[in-house]
Amino acid sequence: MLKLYGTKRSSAYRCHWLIAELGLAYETVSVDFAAGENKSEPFLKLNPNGKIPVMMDDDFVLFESFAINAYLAEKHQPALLGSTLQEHGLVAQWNAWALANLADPFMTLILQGYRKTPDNDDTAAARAAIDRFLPILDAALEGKEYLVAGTFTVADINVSSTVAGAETSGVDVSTYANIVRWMQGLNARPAVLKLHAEA
Ligand SMILES: N[C@@H](CCC(=O)N[C@@H](CS)C(=O)NCC(=O)O)C(=O)O
Repeated sequence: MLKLYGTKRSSAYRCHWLIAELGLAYETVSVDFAAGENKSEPFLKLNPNGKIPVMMDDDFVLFESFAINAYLAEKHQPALLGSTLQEHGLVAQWNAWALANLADPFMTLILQGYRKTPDNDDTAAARAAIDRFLPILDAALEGKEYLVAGTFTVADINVSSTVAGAETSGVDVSTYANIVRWMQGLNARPAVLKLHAEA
């Protein structure tokens, strides 16, 4: 049985989304941070970093959401990773790009938002990184429905779910017309609508 630790209101969202696209049966295990469950001995055996998401496919354990999505796509629908060598390269490129350039800045802003006294330097650095890299994504999406090869891939899931951090971190993306159009299209996918309709 496939198990995913972490609810859809977390970094696990992109894995829930892919699983919904694939139509797989699975169990969600919520991890109570307030109770320290992510630092508990049994959880640290699954992910020594103490972070969600973690996936268990029978006995096989995997952490890091992008790796989980690569594994599940490879296992169930490899075309979601691209259909040619070049498309594989481009999917990997956009995945790495989002992780290297946007994931931390958005996470920084989200976490600073919870603090009584946000660190202004950290916030400014995160905003500067977002301002530097979102125009690159917007330009790459000019005239395109999807990031790679005119078709929906895991890169669309991984990159857009990273940019979705804007909603909870107070970043205004409305000036990026191509990003807005791309994300609206992705959010209208049946798998996403189904995911949002579920409790
Ligand atoms: N790069 C990781 C990031 C995971 C991550 O930051 N998860 C957060 C929740 S959204 C977490 O578990 N934080 C707990 C902690 O940092 O102690 C991934 O994509 O899986």
